[in-house]
Order: sequence, then structure tokens, then C-alpha cells
Amino acid sequence: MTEMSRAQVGRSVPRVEGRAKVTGRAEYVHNLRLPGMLHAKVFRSVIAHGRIKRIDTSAARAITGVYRVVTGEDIRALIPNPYYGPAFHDQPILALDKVRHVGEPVAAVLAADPHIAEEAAELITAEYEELPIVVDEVEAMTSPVIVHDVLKPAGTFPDLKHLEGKRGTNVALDFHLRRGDVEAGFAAADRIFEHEFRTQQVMHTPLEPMVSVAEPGDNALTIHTSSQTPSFVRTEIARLLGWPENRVRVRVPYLGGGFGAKVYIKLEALVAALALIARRPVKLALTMEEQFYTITKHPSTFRIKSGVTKDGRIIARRCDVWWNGGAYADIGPRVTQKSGFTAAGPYDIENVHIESYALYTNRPPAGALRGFGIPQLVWAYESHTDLIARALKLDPLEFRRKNILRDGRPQATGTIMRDAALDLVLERLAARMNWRQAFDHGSGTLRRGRGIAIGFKASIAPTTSVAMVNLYADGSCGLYISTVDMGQGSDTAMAQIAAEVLDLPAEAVRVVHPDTDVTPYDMATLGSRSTYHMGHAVRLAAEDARARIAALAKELGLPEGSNMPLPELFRRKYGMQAGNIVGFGSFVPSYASPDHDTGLTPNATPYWMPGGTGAEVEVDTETGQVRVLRLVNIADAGTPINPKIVETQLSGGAIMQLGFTLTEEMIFQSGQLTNASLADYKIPGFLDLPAAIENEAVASVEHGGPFGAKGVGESATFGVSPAIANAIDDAVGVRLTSLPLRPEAILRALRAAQGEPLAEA
Ligand code: MCN
Repeated sequence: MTEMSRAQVGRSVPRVEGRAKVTGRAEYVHNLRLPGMLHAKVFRSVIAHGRIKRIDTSAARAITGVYRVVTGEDIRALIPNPYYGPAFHDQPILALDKVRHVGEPVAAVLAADPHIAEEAAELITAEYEELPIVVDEVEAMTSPVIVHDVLKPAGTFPDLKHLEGKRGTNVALDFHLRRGDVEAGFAAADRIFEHEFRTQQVMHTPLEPMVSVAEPGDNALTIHTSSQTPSFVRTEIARLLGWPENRVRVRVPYLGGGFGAKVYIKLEALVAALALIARRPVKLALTMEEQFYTITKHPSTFRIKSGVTKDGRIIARRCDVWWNGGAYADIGPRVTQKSGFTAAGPYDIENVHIESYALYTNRPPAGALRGFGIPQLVWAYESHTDLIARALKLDPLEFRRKNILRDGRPQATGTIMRDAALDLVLERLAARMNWRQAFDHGSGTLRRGRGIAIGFKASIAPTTSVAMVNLYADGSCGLYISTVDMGQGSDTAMAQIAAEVLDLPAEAVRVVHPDTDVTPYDMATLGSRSTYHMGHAVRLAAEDARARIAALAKELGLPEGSNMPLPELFRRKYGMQAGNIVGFGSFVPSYASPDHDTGLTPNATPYWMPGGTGAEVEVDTETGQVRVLRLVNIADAGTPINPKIVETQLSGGAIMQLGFTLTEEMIFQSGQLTNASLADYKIPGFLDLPAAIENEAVASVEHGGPFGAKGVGESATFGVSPAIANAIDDAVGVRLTSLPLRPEAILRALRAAQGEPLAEA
């Protein structure tokens, strides 16, 4: 099929769920009410680390209307080994023996009235023997404070099979990469540059807070949940209960955002246990405040050292990255490894040495958040890139051009780059930013600057996606997939892919939402994997259905190419409007695990996702205030299945990262979180947005992808932070190395540079 002849792929089909959402009819778990349903409220730890001596639930139980109060020990009576987690089985459903972070769930109250449950939860008290805490990721490497005495690898995912953790330390995973001889590279270099960069702890802030409902049935359990991973939830709940998977059903309607917060198990194990204990449906809906204690983004420290020749070739790079995983590993080990192997950046460097560590600390757990570690890495390596260019008096664009990793060249793992339009992303960024033209740097107290940054991400493999296409007797089509539409537009894009193969308008395809009793397996909706991985499975399922239509026509004695309308085919076969044609497709990309000692592999990823950002800023030198005037986001998405959605994915990702760059930060004092509310934790509002946001998907094709497509949901997050820091440096000559880039930090740096440092607050 040529590009020209495509009718559905490449068309900006309006969102299939658009009308339901704007009229308030779209289904969300928050709206679900079941007969006899109880509401759960969680009592949480107020200390960051301690042994539980006593939990007193008597006052809570005495409240009229309280159905039951449940502690970790009650759960252990139902589930003998009540620990879960995608990498390690380290997280108890309710705390047992110890608490490891502020906000950890310790007990739950059940009541028919959520207000009564809340009131009762506030009456629970707990006594702890407080233990010393460790909160910093670098200190956690050598701290005598050990968060977990024993580590139990989950063994669920093939790419994490080698996990063991280091007993007696806080290291959940250490990833090493050795390419060439980095010390020889440093020795041969004309200049050495070394910097350290840090990122803060932030939260996903889906505007639909996490919510799950568990409904016990006849020897079975149904879980309705705002999850990005229905198939995983089924497997993990069945494992915890010791049940076969066919007794656990997981249903997911639309999500009001997920951003990686709603992956693996979040509330599902707790509601499942509570519903089985109470023998009634149980709903647990978090408040916005509780989300801060549930899952966050890894704070990180990145030390980066480069050896560069006088003409600007990077010949050696050492990267040491420490990821602050908080009290439970969640998927942090995969962040550490998968993002870790790209830590040297999108540059062609002969000698690379990477050390990447996932660490336990006494903070709320960190996991996947849009970009999966890449924004933390790009923040460091692209700030470093500009610092080097500046020191060598090279244009930052030229310096990048000289070193960029081009197709056909090996990435640090040894995997040869293919269909990764890094150079094109850089060129389009330069063109859009008018880089060659003189730039007005402003005057007086308002100074302007501009900066660029590029990065890339590997996709996740090996993972499985299965799709089913069902053609009904009237010729209409249902698409059965477990991909979760959390706002990214997957229902629309998947309908387009199926429709393209089946020669239907996309609007005519009905996408059936994840229901593990009905829709087939999908590993997860994360890592910008759905368009590529599930898109492949959908295409194969639709092709399978087409082949079955052709076989039916042949069976009915029709000549090849007769193109008889489907309803007529069914009528001829069954004598009436009856029957189905069902097509299946499954997809698992190839992958080769990195070597344990060297981190090298010929096949690190099925595809690469390049993305870059250009920023123009204005800095007020009297206040340190920064206004981002213009943000240009460029990515390689391969073929856009739905160009309009690709554009909104780019702007959405960039705006999210803008918050992580300028304002968002979870602030801790002595292990206590001091700003767990949207009044004090500031996500960008409309007035904070740049006047101009431009987005572009470069002209490229991912030859391994369905119709040439690959993922784009995270690509615009990569470059935002360093592009803005580089622009601030360009405007006023100061360099910040920690996020967020607060006005106070900028003003302090400005005053320090003028030799008039401000007194410490
Ligand atoms: N798309 C397309 N053509 C392509 C690639 C993508 O048309 N070549 C469009 C499709 O409509 C697709 C969407 O872009 O549904 C995103 O596709 P993809 O990059 O494959 O990502 P996923 O569908 O796997 O979604 C996950 C990704 C991630 S990892 C996070 S986190 C994220 C994101 O997407 N969270 C989001 N985008 C989000 N958008 C919203 N509104 N809410 C979230 O929680």
C-alpha cells in the first residue's frame, strides 16, 4: 500500500471519544457505584522509617457506621505473602513490621459512607520505634541505614530476570556499561569537562486521582480500576491470591490521565484484599494529597565527565547516575537500566563508561513518569553539552552536529542506529529557531536568551501485545484491545490502523475497552509503546480477518477479487444475519539483553525515539523571574497515524516538563513532605504557558513500525529542561545545575556572578 493510497492512516480523525467526554458521558471508575459498596479510607504513617510497635484501631471501630478496620496482619491472614511489585516483591499491601516512608498505608477503614470512613481513619493511632532515615540518593550508596533487609526479585519480566539487589546495601540494581577504554580516551583528550546535575522529586498529577473498586463474585473477583496495566493487574492479583487468572477480571474505562502513575499494582491489591475480607464491593479513591505519597518521579544525581579534542570531538564520556527510588523499587530498576544505557546522550562517542544505580531511600516510592528517566538524563547531558561548547567557544548547534549519532553508527550499547532521525530533529530545531540569524538579547533588566537540547529514548522489549478484530454479520467491526486510552488518543489511532487494513472509515470501528475477560493480553500502556507494539498486533489482527473473509468467499465459490459486501457473505454462509469473523494478531519485538558486565547488546531496542526542544526565554535580572516566550518541540514519530494527536502529544509532553523545570518540587523537611497539595505544589496553569508553542514531527519512517509509525508520547519531555537552562545561560550568563529553575536560585546565581552574593535565607 503506498502512502498516497492510505485513507485512514495519516488523517487527523477527531477523537472517537471526544463527544462522550465533552458531554460528560464518558465512563470513569470514580462514577461507579455498586449495590452494597463500602468505601475505604487509609490510615498512613507519619514517620519516614520505624518499627511498628502497636496500632490502636479501637476508637475507629467504635464509630457508628464503621464496617471494619483492617491492618497488615488481617491481610496476612488472607494472603500469607502479601508483598507485590513489578521488579521486587518488596511492597506490603498494608505495612507489616516496619514503615519505610511518610504516607505509607498502615490500616484501612471500611464504611458505607466515605465521610465516616475518613473520620474513623483519623482516630487510628500507631506507635513506632523510630529508625534513622536516608533520603539522598548518593548518601544511600554508603549509608548505614538500610531500607530493606531482604530483597525478593519478582522474576515477572524477562528484561528484569537478572535482578538480585545487593544484600546489606540500598542498591536495588546496578547497571554498568563499558565501551572502548574511557581512561585512554580521557588521556588522549585535549580538554576534560566534569559537572554534576540534580533533579527534584515531583508527582504525575493525573487530574483523575487513582481509584479502584473490587467486587467479589461467585468464586471470582472483578476489579474496576484506573490502571494503565489491566493484564498485569490480573496476573499479579491472581498470584497474590493463589488463584488461577480466570477468576480475576480487570476492567478499565477511560482514565483522566495516567502519565505512568497508574502502572502495575497501585490500589488494586488493597481493594482486592478488603473486598474479600468484607465480602462486599469496596472502593478506594485517593485524594490529590494521597497521590503524593503513592508514586512519584525519581530524584537523581548525575555526574558526567567528558574528554574532548580541541576541534570539538567528544572522545570519552563517563556517566555516574544515582536514582532515588524511595522506599519501594516499583519499576525503578528498569528506569536505571533502560534509561541508563542512553546516559551518554545521542552522540557518537568511542569510549563510554556508565554506572547507573537504583537506590532505596525513605522517601515515597518513585516509578515510571512520562520519559522514564530520560528527562533527568537529558537535563544533565544537554546542559553539559552547552557548557562544553561555551568553554570551547563553539556554537552549540555546530558542536552537536559534529558529534551527533547518525544512522548506521553504534550507540553506546553497540546497537546500530536505524531509523533514528536525530540529525533531522536537530536540523529542524535549528531551522525553526532561526539559529543562523542574529538574536535580540534585550537590554536593561530584561535579558533574552535561547537554547536547544536533544535526546532520545529506547523502547521497551521484549513485551507482548495481542489484538482481536471482530466483524459482525452486518459488516460492522469491533476492536478488542487492552490498550488503555488515558487521554493520549489510542482508541482513535488503533481504530485508524484497523480501518486502514479493513477498508473502513476509522469512525466505524468500535474499540472495546480493556476487560481481561474479554480483551486479549497487552503488557501495558506505557513507554510510548502502544502505537508501535499494539499497532502491529492490530494490523495483524485486521489482516487475519481479511484473510478469513477471502477464505469465506472462496468457500462460497466466489471468484477472487469479487469484493462481495460482508453482510451478503454472512447471509450466504448462514442463511441470515448471523455469525462472526474473528481475526487475531500478536506481536513481540526482538531484543537481546545487555551483557551483565559490559552492558553491551546488538539489539537494545526495537526502535529509538528522538526528540528535541528549543526555548526562548526572558529573564528579569532584578527578580530572577523567567518567562518562556517560545517553546519549539520536534520529534521523530515515524509516520504520524493521526497528525493532530501527535501534535497535541508533543505540546502536552512539553508543558508537563515545563512544570518540572520551573515550579514543581516536592519539598521535604526531616522526612516530612511539606507541600502535598495543589495550593502549594504548582503545576503550570494556562497563564504560565509560553506565548508560542510550536510542534513538529519530522518527515521520517520507522521501517519496523506499523505503517512506518513509532511512539511519540514522551518525546517532547526530553529537551525542555536543558533547553531552558541553556537559554537562561545565553540570556544572563548564569548556569543552574539543579531543578527546578526557581527565580530565587537564578537571582542568587546572578548576584553571586556580580560578586554580591545574597545572604542565605
Ligand atoms: N500517535 C500517532 N502516530 C504516531 C505515534 C503516536 O498518531 N506515530 C498518537 C496516537 O493517537 C497515540 C498517541 O499519539 O495514541 C500516543 O502514542 P504512543 O507514543 O504510542 O504512546 P502510548 O499510546 O503508549 O501512550 C503512552 C504515552 C506515555 S508513556 C505517557 S506517560 C503518556 C502519554 O503517552 N501519558 C499521557 N501521553 C499522555 N497523554 C495524555 N493525555 N494523558 C496521559 O496520561
